[in-house]
Amino acid sequence: MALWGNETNDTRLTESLAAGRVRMTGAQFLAAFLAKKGVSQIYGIPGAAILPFYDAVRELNIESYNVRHEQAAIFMADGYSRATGGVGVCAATSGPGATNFLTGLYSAYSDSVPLLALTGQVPTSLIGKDSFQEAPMVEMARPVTKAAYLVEKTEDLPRILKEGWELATTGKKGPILLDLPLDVQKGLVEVDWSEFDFSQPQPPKQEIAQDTLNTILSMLYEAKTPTLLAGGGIVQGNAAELLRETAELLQIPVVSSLMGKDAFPNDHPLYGGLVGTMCQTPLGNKTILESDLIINLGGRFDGRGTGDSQQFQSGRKVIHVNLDNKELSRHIPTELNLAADIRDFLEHFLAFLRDKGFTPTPQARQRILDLQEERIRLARRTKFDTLPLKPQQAIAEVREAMARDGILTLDCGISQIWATQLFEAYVPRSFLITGRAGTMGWGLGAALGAKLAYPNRQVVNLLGDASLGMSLQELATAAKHNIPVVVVVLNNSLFGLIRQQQNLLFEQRCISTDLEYENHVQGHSRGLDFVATARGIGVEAELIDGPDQLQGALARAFSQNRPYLIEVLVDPLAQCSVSLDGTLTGVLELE
Ligand SMILES: Cc1ncc(C[n+]2csc(CCOP(=O)(O)OP(=O)(O)O)c2C)c(N)n1
Ligand SMILES: [Mg+2]
Repeated sequence: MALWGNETNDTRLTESLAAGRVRMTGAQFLAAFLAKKGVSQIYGIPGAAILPFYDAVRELNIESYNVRHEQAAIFMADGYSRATGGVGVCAATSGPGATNFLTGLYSAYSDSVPLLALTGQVPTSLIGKDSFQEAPMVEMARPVTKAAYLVEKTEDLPRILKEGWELATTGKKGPILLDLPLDVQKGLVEVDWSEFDFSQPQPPKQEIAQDTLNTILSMLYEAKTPTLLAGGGIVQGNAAELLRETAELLQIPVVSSLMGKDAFPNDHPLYGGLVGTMCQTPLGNKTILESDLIINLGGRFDGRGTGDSQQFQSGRKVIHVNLDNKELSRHIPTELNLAADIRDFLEHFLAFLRDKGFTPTPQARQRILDLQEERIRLARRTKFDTLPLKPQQAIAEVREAMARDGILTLDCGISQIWATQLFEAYVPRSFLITGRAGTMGWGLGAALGAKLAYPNRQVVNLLGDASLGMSLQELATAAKHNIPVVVVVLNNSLFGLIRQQQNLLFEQRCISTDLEYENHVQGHSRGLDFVATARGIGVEAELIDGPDQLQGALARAFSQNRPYLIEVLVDPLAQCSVSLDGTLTGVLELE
């Protein structure tokens, strides 16, 4: 078999999908496996070392979306997975194509997002010989994947794919990498489809001990101000509805961590806000600090969420439910730990409460009434009559223009921090953000993946100018494949969040955080002209530089069946509210 030579193909793949025992190439098996798993689209850039796989994809009913940088392909897979709960699939060639996946793997791994990354590799006979476009992908990817496999023989593919898919999608989820040497893709394998079960593996339901439920209930009875803290596990575990039922029965406020923001409708009377040092609301921090019992459901007690751990712990008891045993008592000491699937736990807990005829006390009901007043009193300002627009105002207007089930994707920066604080999420999987990684350049790819998953829902990537600078070329992906996402770029011509830190923490000693320059061609000093660039790419675009323009632009954007970019000039002096001393009480209110 030629290593890099002409390819012949004598197997009709579509026919062999239905057959029982068939011989096919590794690449054909891989494509067929994905099709049988219901994968209908892949994102990537072909290159010599992954061409057999692409050739097999061509034969099947799998849509292939090419991008302009591999990083966007893995961000698309990530966005698809986060929006649907399914598995996004992306492909790249060996060497630099494959290494361009690393930030994407890290971003997905950090938030336990399942996806499948396929990378070509040089033929097995050339591995370890410093060959052209050979990179030790598995070694590089291992710390940022749930599992990374170098497939050394074609006959290993069925076992590895089955195992990898199961690992990605069960327990604490995560990205999987398959590194596929060229000869392994081209080699033959005999498969008996009747031996495969393509249904999604369902782990056995977990029983929750009555003793544990009794202990939780008595702690709830003892507490005066108990609070539920919703973590990302609620969203990942598809348990948002159960959380709502539980909270409504208990009449207990629900606050959320960043990753749990869309676990509970942010306008629900029981919603107590977002807790944290950066991504937070005054109501969220107040609610948690006033509580004497915290029940963390599917969260990690991440340090950016809890702030100073002494302050967070003092005077309150903690119950922690998390699928991952390792997270329990890791950051915050607890009274009760429970390693459990969050759905299983809430199903048992709810049935238990109903069985006991639980009714909330009048004091509990009064606390919820007080919460409504506090929500209004502590709401941050979003209306200003100054120009350039404040990011807060632009974000509020974007929310107003979007449907309840619209999907927002974010990058990193002042605009992202404000969005976590101000943009209300109502539906699980509608507020997409790289919580732990904070990846600039992520949101446009993620939006493209989410839009491909839900063509009938509005999908907006809201981001800063520097973040768009890291993904700008993917407007061409949106245009080429006509994926009608709306990009709202809040342009302050700054690495704004970093500039804010230089101002506040380095006594205004600023270096390397400004992005403006004299744009001699466009005739302004903002530097990069996003509107002109988008139009050059073939994406309709508008500039917002005055009052009362944004609503109209958003309406136009949503009424098109094409991608659309709105560049909003925002106040470069605007800052976002953050805690500088690392405590929940130390949040500086800034505008
Ligand atoms: C890939 C990556 N590089 C660097 C950073 C560090 N960083 C965080 S925010 C930020 C500035 C973001 O600027 P912009 O997107 O314009 O948003 P703004 O803060 O101005 O609203 C930088 C450089 C990061 N989060 N991700
Ligand atoms: Mg900026």
